[in-house]
Amino acid sequence: QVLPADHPLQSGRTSASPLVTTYQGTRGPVTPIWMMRQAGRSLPEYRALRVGTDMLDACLDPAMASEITLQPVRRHGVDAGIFFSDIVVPIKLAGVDVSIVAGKGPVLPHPVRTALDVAALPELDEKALAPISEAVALTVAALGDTPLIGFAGAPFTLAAYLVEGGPSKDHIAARTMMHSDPKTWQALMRWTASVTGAFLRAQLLAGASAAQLFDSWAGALSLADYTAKVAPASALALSRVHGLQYTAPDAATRTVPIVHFGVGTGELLGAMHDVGADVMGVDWRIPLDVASRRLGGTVPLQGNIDPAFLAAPWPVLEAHVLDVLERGKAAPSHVVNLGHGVPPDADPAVLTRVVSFVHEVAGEAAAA
Ligand code: 1CP
Repeated sequence: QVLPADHPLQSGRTSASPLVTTYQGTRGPVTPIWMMRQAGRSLPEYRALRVGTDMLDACLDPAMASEITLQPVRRHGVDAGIFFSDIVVPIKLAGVDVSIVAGKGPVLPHPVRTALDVAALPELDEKALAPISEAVALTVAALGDTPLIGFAGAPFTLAAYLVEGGPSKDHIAARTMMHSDPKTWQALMRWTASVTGAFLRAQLLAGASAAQLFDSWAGALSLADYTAKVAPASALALSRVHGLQYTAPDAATRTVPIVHFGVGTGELLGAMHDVGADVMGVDWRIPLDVASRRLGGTVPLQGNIDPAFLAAPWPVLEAHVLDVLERGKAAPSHVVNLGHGVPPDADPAVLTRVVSFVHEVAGEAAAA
């Protein structure tokens, strides 16, 4: 399917941007940078706007979601916005009882544990995604030439919340269902793939220029379990967006770039790439040159400043950022990011300084 004519990739507004071209494997004069969780509690303007509004209500208020998405782009000069929402939003829009508890995360009062629970999961009526499409359209209009990244949770990470009923350390209830009741597990994976795929597709059709699939908790899985019991569902979710095409400035037909990210997933990099990702997001645990080798040196990478360095003295942080940039040269191309989200107590001034530093270093290297 071809993206609409006024889509930022199709109209040419973002198709030659540093983010999009770097995701497609080309190194340009600018090394792009954005940060996971760049919107949110680290920003005083976010905390001020959110006073009195529940997290999921904020996600479903198009004007508010759009404004929150734009805040870090204005403040830090990052090379992309990431749509302000949450991975559980499509579950909520399907009609499942879920809330986001401040300081904790998604909580489901009725965890999904049995075949009957799974059979009772409501289908997502795609009309329910209207507030998402509207928020994306507003955001993209305000972003101009800066691309918006759409995102969704991968089926396993969503299932980890659905089965556990909330955040957990080892996701043991979800992993137990996978082995003790494989049929129910498969049905749950199909349901999550369907709702999350629809959520991602809506964002791309409404104007997002790239997509990131978050399988944040897949690092809890063995490679064998990931490959057999999870990867097919992630591939199914991505199949909803794979065919979205546009005509690039060089007249080539291209597809929307897809990034796949997980935490502690160094052993799964190849398998996660194989579900249909163009770019692999890497956490802080493995250096980018090692990650690139594991992927055969052919896959663009995103990452992986250790968030723990953000509170270190600047010379320590600067040396770490330079190391990340250096190791990133092992990959065909590199978008700088953190190895996981911005910590809520991060100093926004430090984040801005990291963004300018990455832009400057790359600019100097290009001039040399
Ligand atoms: O700036 C951005 O990155 C955009 C906003 C964004 C994204 C991409 C939010 C807002 N959530 C997410 C994705 C998300 N949500 C993921 C994948 C990314 C990751 O690994 O961090 C996950 C695992 C969630 C689930 C979730 N939602 C958690 C984690 C809980 C756990 O298990 O440890 C939390 C704390 C939330 C709430 C949430 N989502 C977003 C914000 C700003 C907040 C905090 C809201 C609040 O405290 O009121």
